[in-house]
Amino acid sequence: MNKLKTFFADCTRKVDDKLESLVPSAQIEPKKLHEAVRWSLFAGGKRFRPALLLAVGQTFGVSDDKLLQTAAAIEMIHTYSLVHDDLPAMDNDDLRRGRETCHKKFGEAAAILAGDVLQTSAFQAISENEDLPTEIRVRLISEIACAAGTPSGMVAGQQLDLEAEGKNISIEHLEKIHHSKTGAMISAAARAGAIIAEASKKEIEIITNYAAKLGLLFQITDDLLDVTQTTEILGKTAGKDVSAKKATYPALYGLDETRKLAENVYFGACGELEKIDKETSLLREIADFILNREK
Ligand code: GRG
Repeated sequence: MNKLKTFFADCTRKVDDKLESLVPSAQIEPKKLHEAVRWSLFAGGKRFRPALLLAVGQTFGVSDDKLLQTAAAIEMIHTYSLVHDDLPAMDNDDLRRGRETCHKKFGEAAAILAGDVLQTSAFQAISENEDLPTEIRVRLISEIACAAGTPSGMVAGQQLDLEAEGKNISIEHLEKIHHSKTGAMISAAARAGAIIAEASKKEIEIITNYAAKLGLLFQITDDLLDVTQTTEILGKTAGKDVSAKKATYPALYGLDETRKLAENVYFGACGELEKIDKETSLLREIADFILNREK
């Protein structure tokens, strides 16, 4: 296994153990609700956002014990967003993380409530994290709530995305949607690692710029994979953007130009890392992983 694969496998194991300690067992009432939460949470996601948080924290010399509860909380918010995104009123999908979507398996009401549980439990986990000083916990709650909410976070981005379906939108508008829908939570994960490390204002600014480029790269490769990869490998329905008439990078620029754009954004992200006086090879490899990911 190469170094990055080992890093991701290690993160997944540690984050899953932490998640296991934070969500109720399926034997606890209301059992259906807890089963639904677990169905989506332990379905084998990439755990990219928690891995990014751990990588930034490690870069600034913080031990994983201090990082894991926040990393798990961010994964809970991400999973809630996927559960709600799959609902009939939104993207209406049957397949996620290689298995039936939460509402297909447990019904719409349970899926809505499972998303609610994941979101509220995430903030509970951050506020009750005794490994961090209270001040840092409050800062993290604010940071992550802004990234998950509105006016420039994930929920706002989702609304803008729904409104843009079937319309011809400008590249600037497309970027605004991605910046809030996908980029804000990716940035929050990276920034959270730096905040826990008590990095300087300047260092946090550089990490923010790196993460913004990484978030854009993640979205560009997501658009590419939607048209180039199979449903089986993605674990979610491929070709969805085209059938939903979504504005995407391949739709606007074509495949070749989109690949070139992805490379440019990747080099931009790596360029940011050169401004930090730390050993940043792990963060560079993460950008590399996003550029070349297959799912
Ligand atoms: C419903 C409030 C609300 C928000 C939904 C995340 C999201 C916002 C929608 C998902 C739709 C989508 C395809 C977004 C683009 C990129 C993205 C977030 C992909 C899914 O994340 P991955 O690839 O998934 O990290 P895994 O399953 O590996 O965690």
